[in-house]
Amino acid sequence: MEIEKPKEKYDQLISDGYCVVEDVLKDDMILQLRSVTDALLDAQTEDQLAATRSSGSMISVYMHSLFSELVIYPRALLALDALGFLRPKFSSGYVISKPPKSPPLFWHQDWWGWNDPCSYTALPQQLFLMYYLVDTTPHNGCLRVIKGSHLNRHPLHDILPNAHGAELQRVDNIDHPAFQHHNGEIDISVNAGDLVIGDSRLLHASHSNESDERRTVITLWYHPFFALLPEPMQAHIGRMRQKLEWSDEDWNRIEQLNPDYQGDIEPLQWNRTPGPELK
Ligand SMILES: O=C(O)CCC(=O)C(=O)O
Repeated sequence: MEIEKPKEKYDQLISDGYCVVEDVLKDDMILQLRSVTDALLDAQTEDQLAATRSSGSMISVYMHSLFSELVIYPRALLALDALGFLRPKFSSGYVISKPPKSPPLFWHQDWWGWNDPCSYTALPQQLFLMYYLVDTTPHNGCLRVIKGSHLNRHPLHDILPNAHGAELQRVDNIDHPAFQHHNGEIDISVNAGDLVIGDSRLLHASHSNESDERRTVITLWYHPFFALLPEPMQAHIGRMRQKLEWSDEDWNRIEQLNPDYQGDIEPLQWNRTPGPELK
């Protein structure tokens, strides 16, 4: 597979906080992922659905072996390689699915390492790789992002409470600013199987799903420069894996992407809120 304009994509990812690599998943993988995610989603209870009305269902990728194959999907690793991420590591991921006629996902960013000074530099500590399993548009809940917000403060940074607050998840108040439109937001509509790569610090959200079909995305978290991260950050990442349903064979499959930390430094404290250093 030839990645088109890898250097331009790299520049966009570093400066804007995201880029899109088209046509990464082959049809047979999309079909398998749809079938596995549909079965997991059909098993969700009403209570589970109500607790995550905004994001839609959130199911760990450690709940099914197929996702370990997605973690090392050769065309995705080729894309990372073409962007210059030669030794990426993997830490976790979720199946996130918006049911038909469901509300928007609130604005948030996902970075937890704001206590470390490197979080205020251009170094991408953690990337999301998002695979949408259906074509997306604003009508069925496509992704929205605020370009450059991984490196620059935006008014939303000061408005958002606890980034994944239970009230926002339940959509207690749809008039909250976290559900509104904001300066600089752009829609990212993709085709099923395209790969959206983004910096975990980027402010992002999604539109409501007004369609009659489920809109599922699989988000996987990678660390493109794991070996260059400060040791306390490596130590935290090294502890993120969960056993759940993956077998030893699944773990062996992703061994090359295992974020192994052998030192004895204390893990960095988890902090989802950027400090005043973010200007
Ligand atoms: O549901 C979406 O479109 C975005 C999911 C998301 O925000 C995330 O995985 O962090």
